[in-house]
Amino acid sequence: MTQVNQTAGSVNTEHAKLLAWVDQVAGQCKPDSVYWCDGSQAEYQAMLDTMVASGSAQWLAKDKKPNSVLVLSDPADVARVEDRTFICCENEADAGPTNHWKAPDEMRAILKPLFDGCMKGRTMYVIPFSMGPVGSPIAHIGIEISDSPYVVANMHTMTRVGNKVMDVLGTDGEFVPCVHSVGMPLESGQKDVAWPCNADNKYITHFPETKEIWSFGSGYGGNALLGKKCFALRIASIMAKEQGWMAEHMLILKLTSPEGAVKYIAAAFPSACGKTNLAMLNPTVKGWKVECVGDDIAWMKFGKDGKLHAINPEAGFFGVAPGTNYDSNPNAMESLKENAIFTNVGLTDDGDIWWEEIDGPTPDHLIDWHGNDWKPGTDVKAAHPNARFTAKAGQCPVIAPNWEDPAGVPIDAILFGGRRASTQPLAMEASSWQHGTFLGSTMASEKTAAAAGGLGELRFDPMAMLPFCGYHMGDYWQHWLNMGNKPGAKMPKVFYVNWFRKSPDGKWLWPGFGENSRILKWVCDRVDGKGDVTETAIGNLPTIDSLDLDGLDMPAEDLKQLLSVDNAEWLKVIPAMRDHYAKFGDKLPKELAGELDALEARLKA
Ligand code: SAT
Ligand code: MN
Repeated sequence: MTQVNQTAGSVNTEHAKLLAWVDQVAGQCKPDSVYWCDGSQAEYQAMLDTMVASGSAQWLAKDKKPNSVLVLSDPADVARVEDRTFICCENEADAGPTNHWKAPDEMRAILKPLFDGCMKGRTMYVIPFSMGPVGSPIAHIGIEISDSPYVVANMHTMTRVGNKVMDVLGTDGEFVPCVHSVGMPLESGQKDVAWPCNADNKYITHFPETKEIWSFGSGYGGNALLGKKCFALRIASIMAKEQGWMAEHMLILKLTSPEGAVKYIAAAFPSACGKTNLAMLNPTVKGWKVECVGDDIAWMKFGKDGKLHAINPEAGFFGVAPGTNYDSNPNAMESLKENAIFTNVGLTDDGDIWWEEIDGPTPDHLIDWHGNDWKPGTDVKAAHPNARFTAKAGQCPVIAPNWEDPAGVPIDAILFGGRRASTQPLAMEASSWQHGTFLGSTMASEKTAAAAGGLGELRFDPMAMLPFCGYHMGDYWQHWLNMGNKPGAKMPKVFYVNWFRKSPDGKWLWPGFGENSRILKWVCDRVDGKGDVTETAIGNLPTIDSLDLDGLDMPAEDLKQLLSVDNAEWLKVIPAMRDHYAKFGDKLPKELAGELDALEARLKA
C-alpha cells in the first residue's frame, strides 16, 4: 500500500486514478498541505477546533447546545447562486432552457486561472464520501477536494466520509470528482478572514460528459457541500438518465398503519411548501406512525420486484432555521439539540442560538448574524432568512429504524404539490404514470398573492427540479415516461396535494402540519385499492367520506371548497401551462402535450 504524502490525516490507497487526480489538483491549486479525511469523530472535532481557533466559528454554551458551533458567513455569501451555476456540456441544446450553459472548453478556460494557486496558504482537504449507505447498490461515491474546514465538518454530517468509503472504492472504483475552493489564497503572513470567499467570482460548474464538479468562490451550502445539489441532483440526474434510475428532489416517508402495514411515500415540493416539516411530521390520525427516511433527496433504482427502491443519499439535514420551532417541526428541533453547526443565526447572551419564530420570548439582546448587537424592534432580522442548521439525520427522533437499509425502501406513492391559494384541490390522484408525469411537469406555486379567492401568477417548478435538473428538462420528462415503460416496471401511484388553498375571504382552509397525515392515510388506502374517489376533469379526488376526519373539527363547507374543482377556473390556467410547455420546444414529449390537450378537452366537455 502506498502511504500518500500528507501533513495530517492518513489514507492507504492504491487507486491510481484517484492519486493522480489529487496530485494534479494539488499541483494546480498549490495548497500548503494536503490532508486526507478519515471520517473519524476525532477528525470532526479537530475541524471544529480549527474553525474556532481561526475565528471562523464559536462554541455555543455546553448546557444549551452541546458540541455545537455558530458560524457567521460573509454577507456576500449566504445562499446558493443560481445565476452563477452552469451546466457545461458540449451542446447547448442538452442543457435546455432551465439551465445556464457554457461550453466545457470555455468554462475550463475561465476556471483555470481562478484555480491556479487558489489554495495558497491553506490546507487542501481530500474528502472521500458516499452518497447513500456505504456499499449500497443504490449509492455512489464522490471525492470532494476543498480548502474549507467548514465544508469538511458539514460533509461529515451530511454524507458518509472517510476510510469506509475508501474501502468500497478499492483500487479502481468509480467516483465523481468534486473540486471546491473558497477562492481566497493567502500570501505568506496574510491574516485570514472569518469567512473566506470570493464574492465577485463565484462559479458552480458541472461537466455532464466527464461527470465533474468544479466550484469556486463560495463557501455556503449547496455551492460548497458538493455532495448535495451538485452531485446528488444535477450530476446524478444525468447518471440516472444514462443508467435507468431516478435522482429526485424528494423527501421519503415511512408510514405504518394501526394494523402494522408499511408504505413508503416520496414527495416533491417547491421551496417554502413545508417539505422538511412534512418529512418529520407527527401524525394526528389515530394509530398511524410516520417516520422519516429522508428530507430532501431520493435516489431510486428498480428492485427485482419491479418497484422503485429509494435511498436517502444524505446522512444529515441542512435545514432552514428561521420559522423552525416546536410547533412547526418539533422533530427538527430535537435533531439540532447537539452536535450541530449553525450558520447565520443569532446568538443569545447565554450562548444559545436564536432565530425568528423560534420558541419562547424574544430575548432583550442578541448578537445578530452580522455580528452586531440586536434587540427587539431592530429593523434587521437576527437570523438571515436562509440561515441553516446542520444536524445528523440519526439524531431525529422519528428517523425510521431502517433509513440506512442499503437495499433502499420500496416506494408505493409519489406526491407532488405546490402552494396554491386557489384552483388546486387538497388532494387528487393521477390516472396513470403518464398522467402523474404530466402533473409533476406542470407543478407550480402561486408567485403573487392571489386577490381574495382569485388566481395568482404561477411559477412552474417541474418536479421541484427547476434549478437541479442537470440536463434538458424535456429529456428529463421523457426519462420519467421511459421509466414507466420499462418491462416489468411497477411504478408508484402519483398524487398531487395542496395544503395551501384559501377561502374567497383569504383564510387557510386546511390546518396543515400533522393533519396532513389524513391525506397520507387516504393515499395509502388508494395504493391498496381502497378509498372512494370522485372522478373529475383533472383527476380523481377523495370523497369527503373516504377521508379519516375523526377528531378534526372543521366546517363541512371548508371541506367542500377544498375538494371542489371549478372547470372554468381551471380553463384559465391552461394558457399558462401552454406557455410553460412552449419553452421546451420539440423536446417536450408528445405524450405530455397530449395530456394537456386531453385535460383541456375534459374541462370543456
Ligand atoms: O444550499 S442548499 O442547496 O444545500 C439548500 C438549498 O438552497 O436548497
Ligand atoms: Mn432541497
